[in-house]
Amino acid sequence: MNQLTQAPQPLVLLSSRELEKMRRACQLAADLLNHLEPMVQPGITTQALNDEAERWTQAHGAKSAPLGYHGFPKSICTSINQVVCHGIPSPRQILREGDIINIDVTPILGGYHGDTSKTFFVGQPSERARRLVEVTEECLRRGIAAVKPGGRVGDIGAAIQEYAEAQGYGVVRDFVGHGVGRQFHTAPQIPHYGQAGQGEKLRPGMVFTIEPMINEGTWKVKVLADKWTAVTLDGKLSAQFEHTVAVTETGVEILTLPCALG
Ligand code: EYL
Ligand code: CO
Repeated sequence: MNQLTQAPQPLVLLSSRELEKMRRACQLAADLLNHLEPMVQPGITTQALNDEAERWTQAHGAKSAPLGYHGFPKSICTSINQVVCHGIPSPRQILREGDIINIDVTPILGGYHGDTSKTFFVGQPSERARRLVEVTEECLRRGIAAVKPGGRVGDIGAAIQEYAEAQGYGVVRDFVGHGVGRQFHTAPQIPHYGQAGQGEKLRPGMVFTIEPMINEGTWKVKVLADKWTAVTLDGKLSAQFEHTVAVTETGVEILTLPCALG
């Protein structure tokens, strides 16, 4: 499924009480990524990462949103190297030295979804991989910095696209950030490309993901025969980072920041 062709879900503004529940779900999501990070080593299977994510999520009183979502078969997405997003964990898929892997988690806690992802290095990265991953994380940072009440959705994509393309990279068009809360996906869509000053106005209480997928080569992607796995059309590397953020009265709050105290 292409997110851009999804039936629109209404945009929801969260009250401060609802936002507090969203903070808890998002903190759990960030903690889950932290928990999985030391497992990212050569020799481990993506199924083992999936199974530990599912176990840990249940142990914390939460549910894995991706499992069964539009029929998705696993609890997390694991997207290696040229896989752009929605990679499916498998017992036959073993991490190798030099791989990059995005792990995308979305636990549901107290009825709210916390959605975050990060690209990890397996062992020592190539210089190529390191630069792509660093630029992608900076794209997310710049996208978040563009969020403020009274701003526009297009400000986010413009900030990301300008930086990524100046670095010689392609910005994936087919998958976008999304409103999130009691539902996994609501309006607005958050493209990671576009024009400043265009699109929906940002208002306090809006909660959405920013999740740029940045490609080494062409921005074009294709979905494999398994109907889920999206890969780069040219087979080159792709990286992604994702946070769930809230628009506040004064700016932006990153809800899925890892807690410094663990
Ligand atoms: C399920 C549904 C096509 C996820 C996210 C799992 C995959 C491919 C249809 C977004 C959309 C995770 O984590 C996500 N965004 O940050 N669909 C997702 N699926 C799926
Ligand atoms: Co996600």
